[in-house]
Amino acid sequence: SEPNKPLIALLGVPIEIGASQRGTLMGPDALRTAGIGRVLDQLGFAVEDHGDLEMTAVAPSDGPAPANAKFYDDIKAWIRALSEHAFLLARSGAVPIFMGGDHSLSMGSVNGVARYWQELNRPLFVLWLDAHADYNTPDTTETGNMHGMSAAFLCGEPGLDHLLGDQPRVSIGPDRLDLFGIRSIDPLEKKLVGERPIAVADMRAIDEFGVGVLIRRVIEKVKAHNGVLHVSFDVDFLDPAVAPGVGTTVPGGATYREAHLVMELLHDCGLVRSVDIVELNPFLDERGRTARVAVELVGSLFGMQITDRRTPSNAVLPDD
Ligand code: 6HN
Ligand code: MN
Ligand code: MN
Ligand code: MN
Repeated sequence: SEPNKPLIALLGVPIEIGASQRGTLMGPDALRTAGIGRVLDQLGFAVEDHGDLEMTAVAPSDGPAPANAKFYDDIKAWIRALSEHAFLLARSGAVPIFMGGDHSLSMGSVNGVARYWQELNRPLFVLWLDAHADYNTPDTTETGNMHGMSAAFLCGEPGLDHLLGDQPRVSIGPDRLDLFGIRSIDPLEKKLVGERPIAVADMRAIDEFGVGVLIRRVIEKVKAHNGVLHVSFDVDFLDPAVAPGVGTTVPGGATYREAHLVMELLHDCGLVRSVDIVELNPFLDERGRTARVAVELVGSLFGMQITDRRTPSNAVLPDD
C-alpha cells in the first residue's frame, strides 16, 4: 500500500444460514459491483480487498449443539475463522469493513476486533444500526435464527457458550452497546433488553429528537470513555422504500437522508475503527438499488461531504 494513505481492509463474509431467507451470500459481490472499493479509493484510502472468507475447516466437535440455534455447527466454524481474521486485520492497522452475509457474522467480527482493542486498553463500543435488537438467546428466540442473537452473544448472554471454542471471548458489555433504529423486537427479547443497561434509540426516539441529537449522544459517550467505535450496519435499518434488498424489511425505517446524516456525523467524530455491512440480499434487490445505497452510505461514513464546510455541533441533548 502507498505511504501516508490510511488503510481500509475489505473482507467478504458470505454467510446466509443465520437468516431464514437465502441470498445474503451474494452480498459481498454486490457491494463490490456497486463500487465499494472505488468509492473508498476516491476518498483517498488505500483499499485492500482480502476476498471472501472461506469456511473450510469444520470445527472439532465440542459437545452437542444448543437447542433453538439453527445451523449452529456451521455458523460456529464461520465465527471462529472470522474472529481470528478480524483480530489480525485490526492488528494490521487497517480499518476493516466486513461485508456480509447475514448478521450472525458480527459475533465473529466484533469479537475479533474487541480482542485487539482490549489488548490496547481502549474500550470498544458498538453502534447497532438495525430495525431489530438482535438480542435473542436460544432461550428467547421464536425462530432459532442466529442472526437474531448476535448482539446478545456479544454482550455475554448465556446459551452459545462454546461458540468460540478455544478463542478468547471478549464481551463488550451491554453498557457499551447502542441499539439504533429499532422498531421490531420479540416479547422475551424486549424483556431481556429492558433488564440490561443497553442504550436504545428506537424509531420513536428518532422521530422525536432526530438522528443528529441521538448520534451525538452516542459519540459523546464513546469520547468520555476514551473508546473506539464499531459500526454494525444492518441494511434493514433503512426504510424498505430505500432498501428493498433485505429479507427482514420492517416499515418505518430511517430515510435516505437520516442514514446519511448518521454516517456523516460518525465520520466527523473520527472514532470509527471497524464496520459490518450485513443482511444485504441481492436476490431480493431491485436493480441493485440497495447495494448502491449501502455503498453511498459507506462513502459518507468515510468522508464524502456535500460541501467541505463543517456544521457547528451545538445541539442540545435530551436527558437520559
Ligand atoms: N436481523 N427477532 C427476529 C428473530 O428471528 O430473532 C428477527 C431477527 C432479525 C435479525 O435482522 O439481523
Ligand atoms: Mn465471491
Ligand atoms: Mn440485524
Ligand atoms: Mn435487522
